[in-house]
Amino acid sequence: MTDIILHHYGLSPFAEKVRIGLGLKQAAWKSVDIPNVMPKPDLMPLTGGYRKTPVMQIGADIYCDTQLIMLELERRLPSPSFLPKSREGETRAITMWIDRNIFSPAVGVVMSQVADKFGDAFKKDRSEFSGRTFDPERLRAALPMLRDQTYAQLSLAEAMLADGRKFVLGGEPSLADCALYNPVWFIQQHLGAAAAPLDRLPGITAWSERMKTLGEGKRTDIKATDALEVAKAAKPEPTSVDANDPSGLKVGQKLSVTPDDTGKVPVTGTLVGLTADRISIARNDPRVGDVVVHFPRVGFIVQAS
Ligand SMILES: N[C@@H](CCC(=O)N[C@@H](CS)C(=O)NCC(=O)O)C(=O)O
Repeated sequence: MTDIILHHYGLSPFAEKVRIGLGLKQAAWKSVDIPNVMPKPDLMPLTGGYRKTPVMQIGADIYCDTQLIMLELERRLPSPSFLPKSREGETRAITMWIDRNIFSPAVGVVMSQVADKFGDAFKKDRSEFSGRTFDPERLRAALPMLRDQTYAQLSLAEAMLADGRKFVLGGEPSLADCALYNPVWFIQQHLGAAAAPLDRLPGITAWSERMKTLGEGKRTDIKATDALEVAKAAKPEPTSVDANDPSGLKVGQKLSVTPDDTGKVPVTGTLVGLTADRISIARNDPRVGDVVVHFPRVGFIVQAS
């Protein structure tokens, strides 16, 4: 298989969801360190504008958003699996609940306590990214509410672990554990292993120790420019468009695909792949030649361009 290349930075919690998944699968992968703010000049030729972290590249195929990155990892590295047989829907639904409901207040708990450390470039970038002014004072005032919300959401995971199971869905770690590790790890990295609200969640704190032992697989650092060369030398994998898709989208149509929440930068291209889980568009950039950029369907707005 062509190498897995993850474009990410160390303190990105969504990247940690993928890194721990690579650990679970004991995968070998290449790592490209990217900036944590725009501009990201060596990432844009690959994604066509998608700016979030992380992005996975395999040859000339570019996977955006951890929802899809994790599905693609499971498809390419099926063993050990992180989608338990006949429980795929429920595993992915729990993952979606975690990504969309716990991440934001948990990041708020951290940011409200470290906001002063960030310079103007970061504040400006995150204001543009979220569509809301990054204001340390407002964040500090919101800390009690953010901590309450994080506690209330994490309590549901604590309840799942309360019967003594080792992982969220049972005896083995799954995609849901990788997702839950993202906000828990982020709080621990910045504020300490049992920082509030983890101090009231002993099941999750003990579970996080088990998760840590999964590691991150076998990582090799490469330069961003090497990753661009890899894309240029490769051909995208074949894809197909489901003619029965309810959207009625047709192969060859010109489209834009845009995240519905943050970092709402449209990526434009030609439709080459469509399933219930993913939409794939072909584009060309002088630095990488022909690439296909893949997005999940959930959380992405598709418009004819
Ligand atoms: N839904 C996205 C969320 C990704 C996300 O929000 N990542 C954060 C970092 S953890 C980000 O992109 N921050 C701005 C940046 O890195 O430029 C996913 O699952 O990949």
